[in-house]
Amino acid sequence: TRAEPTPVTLIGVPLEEGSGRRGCVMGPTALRIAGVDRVLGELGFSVTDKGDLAPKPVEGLEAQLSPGCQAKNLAAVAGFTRAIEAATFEAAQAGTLPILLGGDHALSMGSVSGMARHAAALGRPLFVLWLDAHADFNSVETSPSGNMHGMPVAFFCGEAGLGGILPEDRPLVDPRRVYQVGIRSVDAREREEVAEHGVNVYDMRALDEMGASAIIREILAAVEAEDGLLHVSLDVDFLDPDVAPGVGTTVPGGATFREAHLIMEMLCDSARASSLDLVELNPFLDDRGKSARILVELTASLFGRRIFDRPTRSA
Ligand code: Z70
Ligand code: MN
Ligand code: MN
Ligand code: MN
Repeated sequence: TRAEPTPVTLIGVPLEEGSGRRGCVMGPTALRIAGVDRVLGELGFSVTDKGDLAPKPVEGLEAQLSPGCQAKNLAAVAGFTRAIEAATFEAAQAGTLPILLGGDHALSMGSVSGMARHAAALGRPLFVLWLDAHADFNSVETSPSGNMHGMPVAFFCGEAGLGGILPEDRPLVDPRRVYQVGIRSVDAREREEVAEHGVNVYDMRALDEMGASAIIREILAAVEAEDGLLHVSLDVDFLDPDVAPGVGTTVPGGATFREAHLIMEMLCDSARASSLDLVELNPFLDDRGKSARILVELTASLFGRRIFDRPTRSA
C-alpha cells in the first residue's frame, strides 16, 4: 500500500538583496505563472501556498562586522533569514514539505537553518544537496563581492562570521554532510575553506567522469547510512546557460537538461528529500519564461513525474 503523499507548502521569497543585481524579486511570481502549484496538484499533492514573505529589515547588525569585512544589504537579508527560518521550520513541523520559491540564494541561510532545527527536533541529521555552479562558502571576511548569496553554505555551517541574525545556539549543519554537485566557479579563499571544512564537492569534472547517477547513488548511500533528512537546494546556474539563461551569474559548461532530470528522478525514487529551494531565477534576464518553466519541470520530476514507471529498488 502506498502512503499518502506528504502535503507541500510553498513559501514565496521575493529576495534580491543578497545578489549583485535586480530581478530575483520577480522569481516567486514567475514560478507561480509557470505553474509550480498546478504541476504538484496534478501529481496528487495537496499544496498550500503561503504567499510571499515581507519581513522588516533588521537594523544595527553592521556594527558587529569587523573592519575589512563586508555583507551587503545585511539588514534586509537578516530580516528575510529570520522569517524564512521560522516559516520553513513551521511548515516542516506541521508535517509538510517546504518548497522555497526564490529569490536569490541567500534565502538558503534561512531555509536550511529552519530544516536544521526541524531535524534536530527529530534527533536526525540533516544533509544538504547543493546543485550550483558556485560553492557559496564565502564568509564576511573572504567574500570578494560582499554579496550574501555567496555565503549561505558557510552560514548554515556556522562559518560565515554572521552572528546576531539567528540565535547563537541554533542547530548547524555539519559541512561533511553537505554535498555539492555541478561546481565550476569558486573563489581563491573560498576554495581553501571548502577543503578545510570537508564539504563534499562533485565538480563538473566529476559529473563528466562519474555521471550523475553514480554521484547521486553515493550521496543517497551516505544519507541512508545515517537515516538523514535531505534538503535539496537548486540554483538556476547549476544548469547550462543554454538550458536556463534566466540567472544573473551564468557560468558556461553547466549541467544538461537530461542530467538535471535524472538527478531529480533518482531523488524522487529515494523518497529522501525533505525540502527544496528553487533559487536565483531572474525573470528579467530570462528568455520567454524558459528558465522558470524548466525549474517547474524539474520540480515535477522530483515529485514523481516520469516517462515510464520503474520497478522500485527498495523493499
Ligand atoms: C561569488 C561571490 C554567487 C551566484 C552565488 C559568486 C557568488 N563566489 N553567484 N550565486 N549566482 O561573490 O561570493
Ligand atoms: Mn548559489
Ligand atoms: Mn550559483
Ligand atoms: Mn574556516
